[in-house]
Amino acid sequence: MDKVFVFIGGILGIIFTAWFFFGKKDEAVQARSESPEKAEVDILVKGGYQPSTVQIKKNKITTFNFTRQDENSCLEDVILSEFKIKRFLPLGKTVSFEIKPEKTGTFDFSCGMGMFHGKLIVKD
Ligand SMILES: [Cu+2]
Repeated sequence: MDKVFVFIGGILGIIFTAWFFFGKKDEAVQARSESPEKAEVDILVKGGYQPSTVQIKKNKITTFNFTRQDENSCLEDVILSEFKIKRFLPLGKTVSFEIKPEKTGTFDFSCGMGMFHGKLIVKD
């Protein structure tokens, strides 16, 4: 009987590990739609970007609100090279900017040194 529990526990452990490392990461968070033309998304900067994958719409003005709560100076700049955006993120303050993607695709955003990454998925 004990063996059965150990076995089930083992299986659950594997499932949890797989979910934690693979499932969670790929989940894109959709920007909140404020109106047909506008959307908004909040990103917490703490040990990386939360969420790290954001889905937005083409030709829709999307406001990004970045809030850095990580003292690591590595994260003090955020860069969206595709949109020619570089912003300094003061600790504990929310920095907002708008982008209007004109093409679909997957674009990267990262810290100033390119050590932490996030993804921006633009869909029709
Ligand atoms: Cu960095």
